[in-house]
Amino acid sequence: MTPRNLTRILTPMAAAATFGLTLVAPAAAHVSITPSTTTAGAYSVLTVSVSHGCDGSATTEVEIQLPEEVLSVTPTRNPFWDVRTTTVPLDEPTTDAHGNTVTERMGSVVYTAKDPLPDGQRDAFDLSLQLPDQVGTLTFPTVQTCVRGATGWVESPAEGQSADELDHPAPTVTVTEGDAGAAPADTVAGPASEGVDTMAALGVGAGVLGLLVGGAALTRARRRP
Ligand SMILES: [Cu+2]
Repeated sequence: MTPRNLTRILTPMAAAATFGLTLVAPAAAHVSITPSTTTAGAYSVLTVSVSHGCDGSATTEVEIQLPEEVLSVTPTRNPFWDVRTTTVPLDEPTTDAHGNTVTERMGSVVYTAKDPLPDGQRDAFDLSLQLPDQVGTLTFPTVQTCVRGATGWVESPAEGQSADELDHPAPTVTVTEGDAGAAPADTVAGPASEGVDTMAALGVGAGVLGLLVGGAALTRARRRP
């Protein structure tokens, strides 16, 4: 195979690979949340990921504020961080899943680094919770504190604006309609993975596209006398 033929094959593959990266990069660049499932009322694990520091400075603390619709979450331990939670009073007392009267809710989960997370390295924090029964968007404003400075991932899009237009969008989770045939939420044993599957399908789709484009180029190159 001549170098020219090789270039002909590799260029579309590289283009497809870039296309795949372009799909994934915007969400990965900020503080973002990937839910294991988004079904209303289901148990889910929210993975909050931090992929860079504050203007090059290492991250020392990540404070994830919970939306009003969520009474509490169970934070997963991370060996590089200490974790604590804060509580805030409820405007009106409510009843929890066990029938107890609740007068306060969890306000935030705070991860404090034992050793600052260097800029350019990623870490992730898993919060386990039962999603609200109502569909809609849950917003988790997150404050990233660094050795030098801080970044507030707290912006929400105005009406008609896209979150992509914001410099520091607050991470969100969209709660979706439950599957009518699915088991009731309280009998679901573990977190499903619809959200992850969607992301995986997107990635696999881009990968398959890359193979197809690359394969077509290969076929063309082979047919050439
Ligand atoms: Cu970013």
